[in-house]
Amino acid sequence: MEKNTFYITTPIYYPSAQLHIGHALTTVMADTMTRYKKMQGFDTYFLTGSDEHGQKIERAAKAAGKEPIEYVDEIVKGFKHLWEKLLITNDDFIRTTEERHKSSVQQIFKKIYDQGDIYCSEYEGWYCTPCETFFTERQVGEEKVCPDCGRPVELVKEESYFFRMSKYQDRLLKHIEENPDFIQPVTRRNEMINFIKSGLEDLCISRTTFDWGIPVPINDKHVIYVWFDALSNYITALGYGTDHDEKYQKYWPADIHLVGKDIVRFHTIIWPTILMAADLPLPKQIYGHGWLLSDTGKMSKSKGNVVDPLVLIDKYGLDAIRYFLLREIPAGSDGYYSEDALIQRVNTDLANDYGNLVSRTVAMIEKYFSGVIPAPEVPGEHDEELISLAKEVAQEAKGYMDKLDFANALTSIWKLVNRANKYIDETMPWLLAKDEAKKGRLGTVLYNLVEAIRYVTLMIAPVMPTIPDKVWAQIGAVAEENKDWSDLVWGQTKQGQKVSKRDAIFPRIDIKEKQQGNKEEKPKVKKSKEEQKIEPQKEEITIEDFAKLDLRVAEVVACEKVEKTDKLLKLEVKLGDEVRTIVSGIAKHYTPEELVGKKIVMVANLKPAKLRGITSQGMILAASQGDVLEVISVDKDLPGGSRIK
Ligand code: ME8
Repeated sequence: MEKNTFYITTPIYYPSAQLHIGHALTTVMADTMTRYKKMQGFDTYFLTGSDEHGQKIERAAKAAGKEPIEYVDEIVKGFKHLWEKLLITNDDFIRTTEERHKSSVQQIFKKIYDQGDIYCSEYEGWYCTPCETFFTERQVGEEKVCPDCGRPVELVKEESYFFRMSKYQDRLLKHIEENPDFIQPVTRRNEMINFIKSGLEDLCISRTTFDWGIPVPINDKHVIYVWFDALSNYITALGYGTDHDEKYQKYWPADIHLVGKDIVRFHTIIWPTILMAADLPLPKQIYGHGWLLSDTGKMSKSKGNVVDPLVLIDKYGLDAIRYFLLREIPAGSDGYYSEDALIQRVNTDLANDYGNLVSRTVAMIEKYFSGVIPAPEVPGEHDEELISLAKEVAQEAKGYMDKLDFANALTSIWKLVNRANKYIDETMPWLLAKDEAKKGRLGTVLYNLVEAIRYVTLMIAPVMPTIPDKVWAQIGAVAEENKDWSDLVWGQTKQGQKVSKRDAIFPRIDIKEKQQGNKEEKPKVKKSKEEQKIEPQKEEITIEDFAKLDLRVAEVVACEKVEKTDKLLKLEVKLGDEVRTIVSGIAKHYTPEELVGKKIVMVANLKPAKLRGITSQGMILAASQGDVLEVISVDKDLPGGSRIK
């Protein structure tokens, strides 16, 4: 019988400094995969933790004037806090300084020693402390620098225990060749095959020149090499080597060790050969994802080009950060981070495409059907295209998710978001609403939109964990009934379900304002001059002056009162494919319902301004005299975005 368990791990990160968004990428990937598998009924186990021993940590603690344990305790608190903020659902957090880990590592060492694959000899060679890696003369070259990170290496000459790694070269190669999924993606697999073919040497697995580590069980002058110690976490955390090894029995071998490409070699060569020597099963897959780059190269602590995920979460919310990381970094390749790119993703994909699809649909159901989802009784043009795409996307996205290809899974899901938005343009519900005879068709269109929203929302749940509940509340769906990909059968939304409009799920971000550190701009609205008589003409302007104004037809797709004010309305208007937010002081003259569906006139190139915390991206035109005010609108069927000259 196929095992229904799923065990995934992240690297255990070094607590030499706080984590950056590169680390968050790995952990968010693992969390998304866990949530996805859980949604399919798997019994999942998700492990992360901290790699606390070694010379690098010992030196960092010394530089900070602290004892190593005091130093790492503080930093590890920060790791755990970050994972909570990102809603990471790890089942355990292993620290290599915990007793449960240390005793188990000593057992693994002893087992391999007793079996004859560990011996004592003298090591003479080069060591890179930041990478905690030994290198040969040839590898460090004339400059004596680390071939991985480029920093200077140190000459080490000491008595050491060695692991007979070379003995397992052929067996490892055979395993990799016979199990094409063992190393993924395939480019990493090829790199590792070549590396192994160039010859494996025995591995030095103890150090004597510092003591921040786990003592070698047979000789306490030595501490165990930090990678031997660290890699073992994947089984020590499950209770391997203790009387309580139920988790080990249940979940090992791991389904996926998810790591960055920098440490694929340790996971696909050192770790499997240790397991072979200890006569234990090998993990099913090691997946090496690409790096997050900034404009100065790989984001890393040592380069000082890191971005603090906590700052981003506070500014943009955890769902947006998770979405960005998974959407922007192509599977297996490197990807770029910039704050502009992040804001762009939020505004385009999340606020405009998805958020507006939800708010427009809900607003129309409120307006035309008093908030009650109608029955889909009158099929029509474009329905089939939308429905068959929804089904196709559900399959396609699942295929990508299974391969940890989140960027393509999200791209696929957004095909449906965009198709649904296009369906609104094609079916034009606001015109159907004008003709009582077309009410049945209007109901069907809105029903189909709710279904498309339900499909998308269920599929993005593993990526953006707080969004589904917000959307279910708006479309009146039951969260419990929308938890499994295989529930995605078209037509599950019940007729009569009540919608309820709430705040925008993803408000648009004002790029300039965010980058100036969130400085509040003063609202730039003129006071209404209700008491005034006909105003005198303003000074003459030229045609060029007039041409600076970008006036457009804008279709109001959603509208609501701004909380705690009696003057302001917040409108969502459509200009071609773009949807903008406008705050306007017309609440005394119009109800939101009166405006939705209207085609109004707006100044599109007015500098955005913030009103009551909402960024207004344009101004609508209205004529007024005394207490009377009328919003200027067009009657003909001109699409939103049409220019007014
Ligand atoms: O290597 N882009 O810990 P570490 C993408 N303790 N991922 C990145 C990244 C970037 N710019 N920077 C870091 C260690 N990462 C060892 C692991 S496991 C038994 C021991 C992620 O703190 C990526 O997953 O240096 C990378 O492999 C890991 O952080 C390295 O974390």
